[in-house]
Amino acid sequence: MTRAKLDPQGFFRRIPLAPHQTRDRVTRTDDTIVLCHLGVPRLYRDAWSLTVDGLAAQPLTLRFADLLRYPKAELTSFHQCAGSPLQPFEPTRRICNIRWAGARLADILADCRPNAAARYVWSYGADYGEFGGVEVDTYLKDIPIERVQSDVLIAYEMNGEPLKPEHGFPARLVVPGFYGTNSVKWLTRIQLADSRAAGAFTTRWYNDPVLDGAGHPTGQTMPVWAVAPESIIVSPAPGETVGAAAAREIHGWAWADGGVRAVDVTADDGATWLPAEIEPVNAHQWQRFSLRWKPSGRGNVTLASCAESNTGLRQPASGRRNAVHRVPITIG
Ligand SMILES: Nc1nc2c(c(=O)[nH]1)N[C@H]1C(S)=C(S)[C@@H](COP(=O)(O)O)O[C@H]1N2
Ligand SMILES: [Mo]
Repeated sequence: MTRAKLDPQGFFRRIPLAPHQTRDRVTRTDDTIVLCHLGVPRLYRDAWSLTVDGLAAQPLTLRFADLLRYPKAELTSFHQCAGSPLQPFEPTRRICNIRWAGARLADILADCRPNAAARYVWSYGADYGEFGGVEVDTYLKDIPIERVQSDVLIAYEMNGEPLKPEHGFPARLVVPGFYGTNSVKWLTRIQLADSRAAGAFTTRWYNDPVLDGAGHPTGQTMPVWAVAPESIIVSPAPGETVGAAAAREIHGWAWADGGVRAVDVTADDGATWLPAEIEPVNAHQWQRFSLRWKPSGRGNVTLASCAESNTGLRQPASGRRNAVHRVPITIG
């Protein structure tokens, strides 16, 4: 297969918004994160095709027009970059909330008649090149096949418009609830397999070391799939001075694979945690939390928020990508 032209070539990213700037419920396309490990392949919609093969009785090749024949599914989901795979424990809070539309992967797989031995869905991107000193001929990721039923899309629209080149034009995977790294852009091939994919992006990177209670590596690793509970404070903004006299609102966003059931906020380094109100879970979207807070005293204070997922996981204080968000402010 001839390789697509990459423009730009090599690692490329955009992180337009800091947490306190994520004011819109649905992030405008220009404000969304962009993360490309190898560059941006320039693909032509009418020359594009997607092969679906591997452990399936009926392998398929779909042109873009064939993709449009599947029922169009729409959903809104948070979209989070896990951060650099070279620094897996570093919090980066690269998060947005996006409206997607496309074909359901479940509908396409049904037409391929997967073999019972298929356990993973591998996805290949049209990008290639060097990342972290390793040369790859495709961006290859995998997800467990059970996940496909839960709204995984082959998306061709983002926020009501065709995908922009840097977001995967003409079609990409979207795995709501999983870290962005799994949502393969410039999708060219889907392969059903009985094992995890063997490429650098599923073996060398995006496998977190599992630590024991004392924080020491156990030697085991865990794929960077489901998004761990996380929250960001949007307001007040870092460095803001808030009036000492009046109560004010603290608000932000919280999210996790499967949703968040509680958010607590502290203004005294965790000595007391105040429960916030939180919107009910709405599929895979981020949830707004808020609380009325009456500052006490004057001077510098650090606000921090901690989310708890529906499965009972809580954000750690530090040392993980989903560590609590801290916002220094002044009460004046
Ligand atoms: N083919 C391909 N898909 C990819 C990537 C990539 O480098 N190549 N980057 C992944 C990562 S790490 C993230 S966070 C998301 C970012 O998607 P976006 O740029 O559309 O926001 O795409 C994922 N899909
Ligand atoms: Mo990412």
